[in-house]
Amino acid sequence: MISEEGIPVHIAIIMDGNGRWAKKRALPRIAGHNEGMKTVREITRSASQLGVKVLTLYAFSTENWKRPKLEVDFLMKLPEEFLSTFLPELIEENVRVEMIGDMEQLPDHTKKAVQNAMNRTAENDGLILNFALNYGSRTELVQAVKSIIQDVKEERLAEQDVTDATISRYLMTGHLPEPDLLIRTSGEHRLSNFMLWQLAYTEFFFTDVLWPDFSEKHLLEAIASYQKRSRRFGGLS
Ligand code: V07
Repeated sequence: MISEEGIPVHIAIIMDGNGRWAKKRALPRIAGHNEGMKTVREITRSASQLGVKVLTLYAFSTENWKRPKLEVDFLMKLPEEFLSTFLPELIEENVRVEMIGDMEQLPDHTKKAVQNAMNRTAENDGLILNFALNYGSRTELVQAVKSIIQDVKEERLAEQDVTDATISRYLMTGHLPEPDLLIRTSGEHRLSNFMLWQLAYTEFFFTDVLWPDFSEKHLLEAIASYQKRSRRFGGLS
């Protein structure tokens, strides 16, 4: 059972196991990605209903470009595919679509679809559905450091005012609270260059469930586990 009080404000998810899901069924990897997209819809709806404020989903990492070209091409069509089906529903549910990652390197058709979704949901004030797309945490940190140096050089920022809060602000998540709960599916226990700075105090929940099989039931399990732990932490402070 979960309590309505301690709902994590920001949940981040590494959606792993789509390829494995397909392999188990002797299907091509892309079938797993397709199925994983349906899970994105279900989990977004659940998170929104639970009153989660931010849901960050790791959809494509900077390392994923190394995959076979056909798979990359397919993945780059998923944002359009997802939005052509679900954008009306997201608008209806007052969800705001955002993204972190380098948008510049995305194919034009992908960029257009994501930009259109962000524009059309910019005024929504419900759940922020934040896609990490062509995202890598170390690159994000390098960009932040460069921007800080530039702002110090050009005297918009004083060197003595550079604190850990400054670094947080210069990241792509600068306007968002840090994740309270990180979920990684499919039995892997690594961060894989995902939100390294932002996860410093985050509770981690690992499950062997493959992303296409992940359902609201599993989300509630993760939140219940988080609530148990954050209550204990609360009792000590
Ligand atoms: C992708 C489905 C989920 C499992 C993980 C890999 C495959 C939704 C999106 C998406 C991205 C941006 C956006 C709207 C939807 C997506 C990629 C892969 C690259 F604005 N699912 N999904 N993008 N997968």
